[in-house]
Amino acid sequence: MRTEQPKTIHLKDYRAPDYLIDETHLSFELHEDRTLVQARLTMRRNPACGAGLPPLVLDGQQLELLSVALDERELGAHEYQVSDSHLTLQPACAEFVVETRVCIHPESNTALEGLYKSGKMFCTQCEAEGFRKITYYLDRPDVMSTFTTTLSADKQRYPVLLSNGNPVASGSADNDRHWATWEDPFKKPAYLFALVAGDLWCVEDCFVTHSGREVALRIYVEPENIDKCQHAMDSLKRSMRWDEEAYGREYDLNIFMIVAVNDFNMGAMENKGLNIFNSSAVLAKAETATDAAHQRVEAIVAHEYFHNWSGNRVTCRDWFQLSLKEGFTVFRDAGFSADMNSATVKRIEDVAYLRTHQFAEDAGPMAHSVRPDSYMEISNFYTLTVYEKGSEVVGMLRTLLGAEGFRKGSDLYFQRHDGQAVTCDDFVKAMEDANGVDLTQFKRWYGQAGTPRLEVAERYDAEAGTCTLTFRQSCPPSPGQAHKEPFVIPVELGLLDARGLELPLRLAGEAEAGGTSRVLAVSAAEQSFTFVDVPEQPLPSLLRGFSAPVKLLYPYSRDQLMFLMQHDSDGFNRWEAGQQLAVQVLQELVGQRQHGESMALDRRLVAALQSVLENETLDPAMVAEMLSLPGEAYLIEISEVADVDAIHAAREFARRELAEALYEPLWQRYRANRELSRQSPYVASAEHFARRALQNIALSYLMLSEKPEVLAACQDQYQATDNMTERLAALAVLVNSPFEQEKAQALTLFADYFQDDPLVMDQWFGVQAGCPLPGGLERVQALMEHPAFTLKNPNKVRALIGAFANQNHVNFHRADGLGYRFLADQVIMLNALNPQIAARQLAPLTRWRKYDAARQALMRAELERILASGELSGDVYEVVSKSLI
Ligand code: 0A1
Ligand code: ZN
Repeated sequence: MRTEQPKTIHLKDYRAPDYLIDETHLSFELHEDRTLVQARLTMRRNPACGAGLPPLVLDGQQLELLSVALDERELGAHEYQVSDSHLTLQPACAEFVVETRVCIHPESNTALEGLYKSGKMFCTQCEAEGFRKITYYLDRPDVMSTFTTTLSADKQRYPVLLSNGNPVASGSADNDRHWATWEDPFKKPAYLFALVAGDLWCVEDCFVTHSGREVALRIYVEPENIDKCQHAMDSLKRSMRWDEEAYGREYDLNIFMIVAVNDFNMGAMENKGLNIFNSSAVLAKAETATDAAHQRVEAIVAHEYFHNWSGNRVTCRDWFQLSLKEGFTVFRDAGFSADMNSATVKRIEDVAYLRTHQFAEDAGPMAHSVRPDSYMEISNFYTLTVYEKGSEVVGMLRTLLGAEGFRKGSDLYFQRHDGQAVTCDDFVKAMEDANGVDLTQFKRWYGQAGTPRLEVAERYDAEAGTCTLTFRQSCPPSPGQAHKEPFVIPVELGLLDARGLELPLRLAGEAEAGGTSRVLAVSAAEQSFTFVDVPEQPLPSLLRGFSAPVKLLYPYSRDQLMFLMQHDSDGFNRWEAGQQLAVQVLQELVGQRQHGESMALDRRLVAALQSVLENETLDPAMVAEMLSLPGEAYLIEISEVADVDAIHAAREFARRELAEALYEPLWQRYRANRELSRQSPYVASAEHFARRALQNIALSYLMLSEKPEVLAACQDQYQATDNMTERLAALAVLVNSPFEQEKAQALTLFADYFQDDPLVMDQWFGVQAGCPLPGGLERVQALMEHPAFTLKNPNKVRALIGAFANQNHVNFHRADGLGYRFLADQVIMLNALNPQIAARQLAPLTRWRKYDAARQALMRAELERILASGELSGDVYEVVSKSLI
């Protein structure tokens, strides 16, 4: 907490560390009311930094210093200085050993950063700057050291004692205590340190690496969760194999451990050899976790595992380079998920997410580039821009270099920088050197914020048989960046003839045609490409696979979009054409509603979705995706001024019209897939995910009819199922329906049955928080009093407060501003408990520019109230103050 303004840190001020740490020896005495930490650091002057011995400034926060020694001699109080963020002392020679002893209080750490207690267990979260809350250290990622860690604790309460690396010794001690020592031979920055102590059970398995080494795999959980680990274990083994095959990366220690904890700020953390996971990102079994949760577990297990190379073996020089590890690792996990499931569906989900949420971030007050120039609180920069857009940037490199060239670049990157802390420039340099190309202009993607707009115009010259595509790019200003230089934008495209067949592509000047889909690198503000030998007026299919994170503007007519939906050879673009058609139709309805006209749905949307629904050869997951209308959040994002009520009304109107017109084919596909669900036990496979997705979206449409036969089917699905995917979907449609009695009954039954499973209760909170029916705020306020709810658990905050503010647009944006006031009240309370979570929950209020003048004023007033509410954490201060500029 602070009253003075936090400092801004700039990338341009980066300096190499004055001192290095070669060896770190830690010893923890864990107790219920305090923990003692002893650190012995073998240090030396950084040879890269020239002569002289500047003072040694160690980071440390919220530490009670008990003693400090230099080269085995305890220092007197006059020989060092302690402030609330540093310990400073003067080394006498270039190589020395510093030893400190501190006392800390994990038992009262509600920020969940550093060493803390989650339930009965001790655990850590050190990224980005949590290690300084454990001991005095050079807490920066370019200081890499080996670690030897000894932990001691009560034997009964904490039978399991874990840290990074390999276990090397253990034993009993006095007073019913015991200890264990772990050694991590790989040099690492402090943010990758971890320890865990608790009464945990584990599931064990084994993996034999490419070169024949055996690795022990263990997933540790609290005893009641031991039956929910198999899916994560299977995902881990698949990830290990995939990384060997796709990237040539082999695991390097003899043991790999995952620990599930209930209280965790993010999804999971890649600590070397000892990943710590939010329990929601590791536990999954059919009865309690949905298909989406199973897929999330698979993706996050892979993501953290992949960090062993992209993040741990090669780490970041400083936190401005965060996307070096995060963008690359998201790209890697997306490739894995695409290979394990349907690649097109995975791409659709990722693009829909990026366009809805990252584009909004890019247009908001916290907009920053993939490699930010400055920050106040680094925790605020674990963003969609750094992660998801960062992954898109890596994906564009792959598109430009080709799969082989990209692999050569990544091989060179890992080989060249193994054991180092490097920059995004180093990553791009490896790609350049491996391929003999110049990516200077491409690097603007790392430094310029904002979402580029790409306007495309097409001109066909029948006489010459040429088709010219003219691209015009621009990028709106973002905080601190008024003017943008042109990006290199890879545009993958094809040209369709009147029958929907793809034309061979030959650019003017080329000797012969090459393929029917190709990548153009658009690099100027305005640039034209002319295709020759084009026998008829073609229809372009642009930005296939969403080959660049831009807003594409091309004046497609609705008929052309319907044509692309049917004929485009690119699955992603078939879906995209359907989305753009739906956007046009929905925007028309919004306009009618705003002008007080009665709404009338363009029947072409009905026809388009009918043919999708009746197409039995399409992957059911694709059918489900194509039936999903663009979400309200996306419609808000693409509005100039978002009229939340009109958007909701228009979308609901369209859904009802579609449900009515397509009732029969929806029933037919619902029944067929429900029957399949009944016949076989739950399987977490792409094929089964696909048919349950179709089954559930069909049910959600059908329920809009409010017919008794659908209600009966819904209740049957709710009761007679072996899995949470069917049960929760049925509960959600009931909750959103007018069947008050049935809804209340189902909600009560559900809570009674699952009350002891916190992850299931999160889902129960979530479906209610997202319900757009009137009275949403009051329902959420009542749920805050539920015994299963607590502000201290981030998953609960996200499930109730987060779902309400981010998904329940009509209720959150109610005209009297009480939704905003509610969120501000929660942020003020969270600020004192958990600043990272408080700052994240603020995001919806920061988007005030999107709404009408009255709402803008109400939202700003709440931001002002937060700012004036007392001692703000740096996290909340940064977001609020930047939002009010
Ligand atoms: N590196 C982790 C995410 C992570 C980041 C910060 C945390 O605490 C502030 C926790 C986890 C990942 O990308 O998975
Ligand atoms: Zn990550």
